[in-house]
Amino acid sequence: GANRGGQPANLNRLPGCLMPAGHRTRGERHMTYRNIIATSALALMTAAGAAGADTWRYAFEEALDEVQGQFAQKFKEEIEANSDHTVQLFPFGTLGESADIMEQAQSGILQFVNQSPGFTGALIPEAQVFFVPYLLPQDTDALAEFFRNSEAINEMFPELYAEQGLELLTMFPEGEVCLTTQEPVTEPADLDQTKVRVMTNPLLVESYQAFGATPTPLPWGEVYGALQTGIIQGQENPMFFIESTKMYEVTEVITCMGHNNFTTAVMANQEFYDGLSDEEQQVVQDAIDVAFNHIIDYQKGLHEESIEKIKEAKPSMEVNILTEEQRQPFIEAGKKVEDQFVEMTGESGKEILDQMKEDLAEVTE
Ligand code: 6CS
Repeated sequence: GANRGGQPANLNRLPGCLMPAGHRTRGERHMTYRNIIATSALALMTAAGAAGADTWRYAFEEALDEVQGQFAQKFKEEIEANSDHTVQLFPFGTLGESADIMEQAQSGILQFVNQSPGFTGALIPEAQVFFVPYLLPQDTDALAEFFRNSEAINEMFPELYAEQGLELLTMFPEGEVCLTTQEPVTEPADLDQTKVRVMTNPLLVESYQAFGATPTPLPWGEVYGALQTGIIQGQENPMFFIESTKMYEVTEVITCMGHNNFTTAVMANQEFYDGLSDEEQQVVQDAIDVAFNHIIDYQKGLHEESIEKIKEAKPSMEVNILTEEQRQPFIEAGKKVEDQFVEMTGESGKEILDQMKEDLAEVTE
């Protein structure tokens, strides 16, 4: 079947307007005298705050019709309705893997990037806090409330992203993470000898080790093929993504054990953002708020609808929601992972973890 993840050819579709990091940027080679005058005039106009209609480039890790794509489309719509600027969207595969788009955003080739903490762990170790098992609730209203008001999310994380040249604009949930495998999983022993693909995140590796599996970190583009060829036997993702990327074609069983909810983050290149006028920054913030609300609405019922679509496409697909009792050994195993997070990140990690717990208590009480 056709699937995004299994099409490495996508990676070659590098739009002509962009070149890989480290290469010459557009126009540098063919600068003519006329161009120089036009460019300087434009720069002056922009500096003077007049008619600076720019194209802002925004890359994300999913397709246009997936959650990150829905967010990006709403953001683009808002920016274009409220400013002279245009937003050019780059879905997964058009500019490379998640790690590539992050590099491009840090170097200023991209103005905006959506990268999930699952891939940000090496850059910002504290972002691994989102992989402490059973930390986040599955109640979607409580989660939305948490992301809107959390001090850890809205005040502490922006400082850590800023150290990497990134203006953190928002974090949002993408749904409960479930595991897909070839064989049923009801207890950690069932994961023995099972290679489970995880995002490239050290703490997520620790989690699956604690759960009894053999974790295998891979970029997203390699997952479908690796399942197909048996290099790995499982992977985890939110239900909408299991459906849209046809993970059910290459695995037989879905297991939901409530261990996590997928978190993602949208940021801007900091130099670019700092160079915007106050009004423009406000337009960006407002667009982010509108897109956030849109994405929370958009996801209502999405988990259940996705299960139905999967069952329609493949009636033999098993979907198991583990009972409270079955979850206990996974919860127990997960406690060690929280300690490992603190070991990995020290004082600043501990502060974020404690603040997150406080923020979460406020929305789950
Ligand atoms: O598993 C992954 O790598 C991907 N999962 C989701 C839900 N979004 C993007 C990410 O690359």
